[in-house]
Amino acid sequence: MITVHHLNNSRSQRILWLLEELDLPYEIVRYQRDPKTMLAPPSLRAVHPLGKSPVVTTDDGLTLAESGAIIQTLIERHGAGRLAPAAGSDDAVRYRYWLHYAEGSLMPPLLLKLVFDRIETAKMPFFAKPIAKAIAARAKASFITPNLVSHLNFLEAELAHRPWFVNEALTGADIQLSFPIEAAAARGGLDSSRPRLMDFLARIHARPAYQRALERGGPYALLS
Ligand SMILES: N[C@@H](CCC(=O)N[C@@H](CS)C(=O)NCC(=O)O)C(=O)O
Repeated sequence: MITVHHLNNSRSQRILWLLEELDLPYEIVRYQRDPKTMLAPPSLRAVHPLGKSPVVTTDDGLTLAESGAIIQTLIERHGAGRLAPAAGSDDAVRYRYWLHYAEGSLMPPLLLKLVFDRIETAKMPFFAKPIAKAIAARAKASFITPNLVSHLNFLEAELAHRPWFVNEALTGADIQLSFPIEAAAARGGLDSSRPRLMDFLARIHARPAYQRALERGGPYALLS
């Protein structure tokens, strides 16, 4: 049996979606973020030293973190040809690219935006507030927003060529990209001015497997 160590409102939602697409049996161990810090509880460190979600464990002794590695491994082991292109094909190169790009390139500016947005609204002594706000505004204007704009333009342009990021069929790469694209819609400036990305989100959210994963995973704030 596969166990997903699932943190609320987190990247582990996409692993639940993957497992539903593959129609695999799995169980969920739930962890709740600290409402103030938004960090995972220390109990997650007992599963993996970094204490981040997702982590997947299996009856045969595998403990695996990193969503990209989890997606790739589960599809290799259980995909039976589904959700990944044929090895050695041009599509396999695109598949690998997007699996790495999602966390390696797209998530960092989204995370920076989240951190600097929080700095702007954080409680602090009154005299520090204008300084903190000015630093946050400067970081966003000079680095974070231009980077996000360029990523969103890139992603929007890619979907002009094909319905899914690799090609004609949904793959694990789309599942890996779903979290940063949802995060971009929630807080990263993605809106109807980029209709292909919005349509990508509408299409994934309409999938029965996505909806089953939501039912099992519980409330998912990136959709509200
Ligand atoms: N690159 C990792 C990132 C893992 C990660 O940062 N997960 C977040 C949830 S979205 C987390 O566990 N945050 C809680 C914490 O840092 O305490 C992956 O894709 O799995």
